[in-house]
Amino acid sequence: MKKTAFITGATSGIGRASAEKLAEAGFRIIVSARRTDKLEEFAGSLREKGYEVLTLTFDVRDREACRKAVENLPEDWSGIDLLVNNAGLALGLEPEYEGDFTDWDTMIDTNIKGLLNMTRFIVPGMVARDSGQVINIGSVAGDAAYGGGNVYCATKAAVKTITDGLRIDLAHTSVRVTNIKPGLVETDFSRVRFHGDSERAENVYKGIKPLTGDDIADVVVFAATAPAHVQIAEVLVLATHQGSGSVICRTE
Ligand code: NDP
Ligand code: 8X3
Repeated sequence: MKKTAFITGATSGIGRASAEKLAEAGFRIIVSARRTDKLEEFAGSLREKGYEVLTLTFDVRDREACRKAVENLPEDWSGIDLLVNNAGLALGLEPEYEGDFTDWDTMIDTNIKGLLNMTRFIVPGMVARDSGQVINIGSVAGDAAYGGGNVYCATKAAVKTITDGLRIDLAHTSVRVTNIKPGLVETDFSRVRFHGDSERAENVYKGIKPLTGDDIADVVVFAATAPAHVQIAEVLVLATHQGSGSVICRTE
């Protein structure tokens, strides 16, 4: 029987790449996000390759929608072996004293509360089966604040603490908990951060070879396929010319 992975934020970037690589690694895949058209197009491309895929459109900020998505899974998809809490975003790069309240609420509700919603609804099943894994996508941004990062960095610091807390609370079980912390990854992340300003987004990756979604997906698969007694607790993945969240050496 194949293992089942549930990936949030699978219409783009790291989530999409992780879903594809997990399918290649032998998982059945539940992919979720808000944009149905993108989700269905992605699922179709995976099915053409012979992979088993289920799509679920919902917003991780909507707690009842998360509950229904998990509770209404078809019987043969309901035993989730791997949850990849990937859905997330940054909005804005303003100094904290000029930040946008709506952007702050969206980041906190998505990156922290959305991740907690999914964890709360899926992990009890793992505990009951004494088997499973949660992989949270944190960030180097959670290690230390950088200019303009303020609230986004705080959400990823929260992901680090929430992941550590879950690992401690599950240490008496066989459920594993992982925090993968990428640095600069070229995805839709910066386009979303700058509210659709593609030129500003492209500048983020100028002069440095950034990571790709596939690079992070490889780490997701490594953690997910490690032997059962091996818990990859935390991984920081940076581009070679990135020293930290705020040290980026643009050499190209
Ligand atoms: P993308 O913008 O490419 O992908 C983000 C994904 O999250 C999309 O599939 C989007 O789908 C989904 N999403 C956003 N908000 C919600 C929501 N409220 N409910 C459900 N799904 C949602 O960015 P990345 O792939 O780069 O980001 C993925 C994760 O990686 C995020 O948590 C991000 O913070 C983190 N990260 C990214 C880094 C980078 O440099 N790119 C570095 C470190 C961490 P849809 O719009 O269809 O809902
Ligand atoms: C995304 C990486 O450094 O742009 O979490 O915040 S960074």
